[in-house]
Amino acid sequence: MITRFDKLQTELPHPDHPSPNSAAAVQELLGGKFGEMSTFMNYTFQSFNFRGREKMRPFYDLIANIAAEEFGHIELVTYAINLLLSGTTERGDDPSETPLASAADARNTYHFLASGQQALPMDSQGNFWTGANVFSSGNLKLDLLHNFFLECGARAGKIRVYETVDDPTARECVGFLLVRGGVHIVAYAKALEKLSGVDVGKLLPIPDISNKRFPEAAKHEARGLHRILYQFSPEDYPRAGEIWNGQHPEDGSELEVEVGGPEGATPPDLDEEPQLTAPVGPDIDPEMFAEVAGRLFPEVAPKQRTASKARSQRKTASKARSR
Ligand code: MN3
Repeated sequence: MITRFDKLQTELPHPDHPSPNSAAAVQELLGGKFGEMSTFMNYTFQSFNFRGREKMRPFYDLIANIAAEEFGHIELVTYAINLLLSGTTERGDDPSETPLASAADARNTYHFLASGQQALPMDSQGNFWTGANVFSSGNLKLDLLHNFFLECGARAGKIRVYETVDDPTARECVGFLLVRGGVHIVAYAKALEKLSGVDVGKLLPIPDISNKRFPEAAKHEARGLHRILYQFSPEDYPRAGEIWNGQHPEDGSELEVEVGGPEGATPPDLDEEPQLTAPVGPDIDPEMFAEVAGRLFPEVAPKQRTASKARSQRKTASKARSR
């Protein structure tokens, strides 16, 4: 079972220059072969499928905790894409003004034609994510070796998206994920070392560039985020610390398990895009909307009516001002 918090794992700034093509590039980190959907589903299936759990408990706990963290990474990248897409077409109520004209030149027209300027489970080329990206062989050494490779591939993708997009929204997202993905690389390296005795940490970093070269990652490392493995449950999955201990292979800092997730931040409230009727069309009368809401939720009905009245009054006032 899983529980859920209405929080993003880190705070994302609003974009300096929203851009559908930047959003398309960031899609690679969501639904690409090495994206967050892949890490999430690989570790989720491997943990659900785990045989001989009691005998190998620390490995099971490690994979399960990382799987839980990856859910929030999907959420974080999705918000980055949504923020980069917000306001990239002409906002308005009149379809005859071709408000989506700019979408014709976007790399990924699905962002406009198949969604309300929103993230989709696809890569940067518009290929939908597929379960073929999941590897779950049942052999622990092979699965851990795969996970180590998957995280290194993911790191290459993050670095390249960082080098492609300079918007602070994308870079904050990538910087945070570089640090957390770095933890997962080291975690799988440590797990392989426990199983085999081979010093896998000597291979790091892959690709051969330190996280400290990326200011948006370096600031998180400065406060030690690269040393922390989260135990995403108050009581369960406690034995990951039997693998996540000792020194970080790159800077020698002390590794630590922390119970709970990152502090997190309130997810940004994404602006409406009325030309896409997202979330509702321009023809909806606020009074009528309140009536419907009142029928659904009678206990809050009077409050909603007042709120909608105030809103429609504000609307009339602002229309009068603009005239
Ligand atoms: Mn991740």
